[in-house]
Amino acid sequence: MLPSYMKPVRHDWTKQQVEDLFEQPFNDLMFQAQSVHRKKFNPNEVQLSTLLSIKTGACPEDCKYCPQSARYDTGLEVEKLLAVEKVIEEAKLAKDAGATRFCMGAAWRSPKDKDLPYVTKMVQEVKSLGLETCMTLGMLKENQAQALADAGLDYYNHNLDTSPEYYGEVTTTRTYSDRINTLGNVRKSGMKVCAGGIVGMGESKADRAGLLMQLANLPQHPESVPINMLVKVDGTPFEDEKDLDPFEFIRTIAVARIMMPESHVRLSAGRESMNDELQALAFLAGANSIFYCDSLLTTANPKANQDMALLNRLDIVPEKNKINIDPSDQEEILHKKILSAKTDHLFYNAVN
Ligand code: SAM
Ligand code: DTB
Ligand code: SF4
Repeated sequence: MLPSYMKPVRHDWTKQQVEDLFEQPFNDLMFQAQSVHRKKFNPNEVQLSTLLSIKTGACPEDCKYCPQSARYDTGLEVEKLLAVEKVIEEAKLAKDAGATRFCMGAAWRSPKDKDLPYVTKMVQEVKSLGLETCMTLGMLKENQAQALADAGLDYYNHNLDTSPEYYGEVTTTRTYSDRINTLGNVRKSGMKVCAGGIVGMGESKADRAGLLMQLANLPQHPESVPINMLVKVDGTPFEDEKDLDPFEFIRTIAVARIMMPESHVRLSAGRESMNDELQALAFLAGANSIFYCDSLLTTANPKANQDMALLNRLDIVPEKNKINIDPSDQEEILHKKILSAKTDHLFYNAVN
């Protein structure tokens, strides 16, 4: 009989099976994850997404990890919905830097119907640059998901964040089933689903298993699965949370890879505090997507040239765009990026 990790895409995981995956010796887990990864993906490619906050702070929700909740004093500068022109400008920069997907995030509980014409315009304009588009705007009703899909939005991000059992410790202003409902509305609209969670919030190993079980037992796996390491922001209730053992983080990525073998698993927030060696282990565990931008929504991310240098040291190349971009255009951008990353380390910065 085939071992579970060699079986095709499954949606019937039990908690015990997921916990058993986590409990294996680390090297066995890594070997399985890398074996699964190689069946569906080029192991030396990573997808690059650039993230932009299109509306920052003053969010009415109480997610305890989030610097953008109006309930916590995090010293954040609040910003209204960005003008479409500003978004296009940022998207062009992202494309020139070699990103293939542009993700736009808003600190909303859910969008108001009056916001939709603005965000759908953003989708159309960014898409016309030849970038894949993704948005994360909070909960969506069926008609809102359909309007975004009709505008051409490729992906919608909405995270489950943690297990159903731990969820009440994290957010009280929306329920786990609200989140599942939004994912259902996104799926029904025909958009691709981006859904994952956060680790390092004081949850147990069983909770990490519970989160992955929920994601993998959805009727269809999310095409993109962001695994965020909590970014501890002063002023949020989780500011003093104990550090998670980095190997537990890697195990979470590896188990996600095994359970969702056809999905992109994104090594998401938290890279700013990870060294190159840990990120390399995450890629070995099957992560094949990153946020490629100097900042996430409100917190720092490694600089683009630092990322290019890391990918270059690991002989990893950026994954090509799957949609309407002129291939010669994209090859030229990436070639230039890789060349400059190759030479960067030969010079020391005489200014510092
Ligand atoms: N407001 C929308 C929502 O919550 O659905 C969209 C934006 S929200 C910031 C997107 C996701 O970012 C959250 O669901 C959470 O998983 C992640 N996130 C937010 N703050 C984080 C932090 N401090 N560390 C890690 N991930 C975080
Ligand atoms: C996701 O899973 N992670 C991103 C994205 N989806 C929108 C957000 C990370 C936010 C980290 C904290 C901040 O920068 O505010
Ligand atoms: Fe608001 Fe999203 Fe932050 Fe929750 S995660 S407080 S919904 S911006």
